[in-house]
Amino acid sequence: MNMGRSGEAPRHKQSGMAMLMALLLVALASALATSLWYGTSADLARMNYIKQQLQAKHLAHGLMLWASDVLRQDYENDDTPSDGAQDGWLQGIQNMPVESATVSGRLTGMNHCFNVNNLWRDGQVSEPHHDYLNRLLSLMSLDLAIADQMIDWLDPDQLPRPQGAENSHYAGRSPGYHTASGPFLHQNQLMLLDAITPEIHQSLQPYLCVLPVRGPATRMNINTMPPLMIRALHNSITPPVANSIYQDGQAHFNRLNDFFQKGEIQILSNQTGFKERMEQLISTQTTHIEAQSSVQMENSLQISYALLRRANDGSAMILQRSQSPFLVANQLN
Ligand SMILES: [Ca+2]
Ligand SMILES: [Ca+2]
Repeated sequence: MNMGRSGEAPRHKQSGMAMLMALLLVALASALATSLWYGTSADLARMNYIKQQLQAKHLAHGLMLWASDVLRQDYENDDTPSDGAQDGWLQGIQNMPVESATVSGRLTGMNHCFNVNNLWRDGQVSEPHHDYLNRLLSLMSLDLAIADQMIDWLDPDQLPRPQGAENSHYAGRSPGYHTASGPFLHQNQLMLLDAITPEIHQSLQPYLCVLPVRGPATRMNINTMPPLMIRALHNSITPPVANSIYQDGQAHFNRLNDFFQKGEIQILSNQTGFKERMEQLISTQTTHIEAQSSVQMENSLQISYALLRRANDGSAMILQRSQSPFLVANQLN
């Protein structure tokens, strides 16, 4: 949702808040029932702990439903469903007091980064994604072996690529381990690759992410990509051009065609195959989102995370839950 459409964000928030409050009432009713059930137990401390756990779980569930509602309305109220780094839904809920807890919810878009699982598509290397990653690594003066080793991790064979590494290589480690012959499941798994030292992993963290791919490849959102990643789209995109697209984090192309028509990009757009290749890599939407819910209670702070995917109508479904973040958030924005 474009924040330039003033007046819409409060309406979203009000509706989301109404739903959240309704859910909180359910949570409190449930906690009351829990109290009655455990009222006969002698172990009051244990009873209290379990009650808090249940309450926190219900509150976290309520925050996820709130997130889903806010995201759906964002699309419903937009003529052209596109997302930027200034969208209202990124504001979240901060420290909202409820009966016996304080709850916070935060949503973080995950389409500013390159999804390494896109490197292997439909039983073969995806050349547009491989080329993109090689350009990004070159811009960062990093070894292109990183891309080969990622592909070997993903591909089902045991034939190492020119600078790659398969099971036989990692078997020599102590302790030894195997490649996945399938998608990466978490960003930290990248550190298992021979070419990725802790220092390199840290430098890559803002630019790479691990998202599940079912169906078409995930696409990066041109509105939220940092300048270095915009440069990696094509060798002809210079730092000034990348900065003019980035617009200090204020970019908001409604459609990819608006991007193709932007001054410096227009010349490239006339080249054969440029638009088709870009359409495989980028879009103007944020489809994957990390939701963080924090529930502060008397004696405990419970933080949980969910990875959400938005459908074409803006509604969100939970792909994964975790007690640790999916993304090292807010390094760039
Ligand atoms: Ca392999
Ligand atoms: Ca291989």
